[in-house]
Amino acid sequence: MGKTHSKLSSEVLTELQSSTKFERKEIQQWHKGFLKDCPSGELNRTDFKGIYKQFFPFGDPSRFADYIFEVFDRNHNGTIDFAEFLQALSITSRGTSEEKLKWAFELYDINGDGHITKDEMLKIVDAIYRMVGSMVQLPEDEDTPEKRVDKIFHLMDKNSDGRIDMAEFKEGSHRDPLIMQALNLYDGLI
Ligand SMILES: [Ca+2]
Ligand SMILES: [Ca+2]
Ligand SMILES: [Ca+2]
Repeated sequence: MGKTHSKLSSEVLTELQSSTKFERKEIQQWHKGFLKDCPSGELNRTDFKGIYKQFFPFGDPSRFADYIFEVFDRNHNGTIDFAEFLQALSITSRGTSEEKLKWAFELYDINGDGHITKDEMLKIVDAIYRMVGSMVQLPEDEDTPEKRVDKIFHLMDKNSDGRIDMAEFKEGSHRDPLIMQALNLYDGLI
């Protein structure tokens, strides 16, 4: 994108239009807003955590923001540029349920090997619990991250090999509205 970030070129607009579910006008509006919050055109980890902190002033969202950052930062260069931001926004707000599930799977599958281990899920669930803090009243059988993860694995890990693959995740999430709730959590955020 070069040094000038103030306006999107026609080529970039066309490219973003084809890679997201947004119209040109919407892309331009988002771009304006993005530059307002982030004049350099690249969102770093600290900025990103700051945004989450605004939404969750009573909890500690920094760990969760860290994991979300990894999914946004597709090329893993340590910053989120506008294209990466828009792509994530497109999936979380207008994606099909299939696309949203894939996105959530990537979040949970921290090392990206195609399987969610108990340890990986525990890290994400723990980060969510820290973030929402006391804002949410949880039922007794999932009032700790460990209990919640055990419950999810009991439901989703059909072949009991201690990890959840994409097919198990997809199937399980249709039956567990709580997993979809976790997805809706990101919907509300961005
Ligand atoms: Ca990046
Ligand atoms: Ca993994
Ligand atoms: Ca399994």
